[in-house]
Amino acid sequence: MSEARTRFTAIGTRNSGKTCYVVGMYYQLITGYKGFSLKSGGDTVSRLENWMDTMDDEVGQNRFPAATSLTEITDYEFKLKYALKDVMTFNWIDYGGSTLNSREDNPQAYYSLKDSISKSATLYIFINGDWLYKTDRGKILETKEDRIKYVKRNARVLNDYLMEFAESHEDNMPPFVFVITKSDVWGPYLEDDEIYDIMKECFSSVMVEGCRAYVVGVSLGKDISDDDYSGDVDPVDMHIPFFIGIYHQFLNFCMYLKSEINNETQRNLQLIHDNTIFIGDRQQEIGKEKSKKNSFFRRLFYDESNVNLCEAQIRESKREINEANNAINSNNDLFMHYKKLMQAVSSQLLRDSSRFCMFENGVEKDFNAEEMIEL
Ligand SMILES: Nc1nc2c(ncn2[C@@H]2O[C@H](COP(=O)(O)OP(=O)(O)OP(=O)(O)O)[C@@H](O)[C@H]2O)c(=O)[nH]1
Ligand SMILES: [Mg+2]
Repeated sequence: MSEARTRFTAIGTRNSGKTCYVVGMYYQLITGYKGFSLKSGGDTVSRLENWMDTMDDEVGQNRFPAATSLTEITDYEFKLKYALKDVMTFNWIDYGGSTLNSREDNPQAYYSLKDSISKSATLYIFINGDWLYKTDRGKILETKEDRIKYVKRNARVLNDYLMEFAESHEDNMPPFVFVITKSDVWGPYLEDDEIYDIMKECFSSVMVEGCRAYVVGVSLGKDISDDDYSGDVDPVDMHIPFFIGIYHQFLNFCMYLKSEINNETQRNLQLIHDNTIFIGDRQQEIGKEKSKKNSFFRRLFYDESNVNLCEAQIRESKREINEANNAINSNNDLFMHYKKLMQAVSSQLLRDSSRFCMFENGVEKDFNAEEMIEL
């Protein structure tokens, strides 16, 4: 039983904050968060480290990564650790927002994005936080209706991709995670929980029976935009979208392990049962063979090699029983290991549950990790 590599894809229009999110999440998790930490692998480490330094040291717009070009598809490999031990390797794929409309200009990038979506365990949909309070021309969106209209208009291009994800995962629909960036700037304009109403209205196609969607607001820092973007980097809630993805991944893996383990345990129990009966049979045979020695006439027919054969068969059966018991125990240990990790992630999400919203079958709820009861 081996764990498949996990892939998360981030989609969003240009300037929505996808690349800053990867940097901010890494910034928040590299030094460890509630026992979890992230480590990047491959040649993306130095890129992330440079961006973190630039965000800390520079001011103004130059402190942020440049826009991601159409051909620049970055596959960030991260190792997730818990209590300093490797837990899981996953890939986070970051596309430039222009890829969403590139079917004609750059079919290669476009189809690579589509392929990545179909292979993703979770789809992250980035919503540019600016859309929640002002237009591209800087006009302030005064009412909730204005904001809904503006988000709907700008997010139209994303709907195709949501449908694509839903179609490619029809049998077992993973969650959609809506990440609303730049909460430092839109937060003051919105009523409490208004963001959830807006998202429900704008993405009604996935707020339906059979779908799970999450909505999380994130920011690089509550003061980041102060004095022409010279505020400190201090990521807000950037771990939440990522923890949601890994919670679902662990959950899937535990469900899979549970059904595999049940099947394997059934096979092993049958094997133990058959071998136990066989051992009983062989012991009887030995008894029968040895009883010949007590009879004057049958003594001549006593066959030592038959006793030796039965004893060898008993040893072999006992070895098989041992092996089957070990397999049952080690599968249970593996399951408990992942269940413990999932509990650590879900406990953190439960603690943070007032900071994000979950829509299950279109109904808004607090995250409750209810599905873990099945395990
Ligand atoms: N106030 C504020 N601005 C942010 C935050 N995150 C990103 N930004 C701004 O948003 C801009 C775009 O962020 P990117 O991460 O480059 O956006 P992207 O989605 O990767 O854009 P493309 O690569 O063009 O698709 C940054 O240059 C910042 O100006 C945030 O948390 N708060
Ligand atoms: Mg980018």
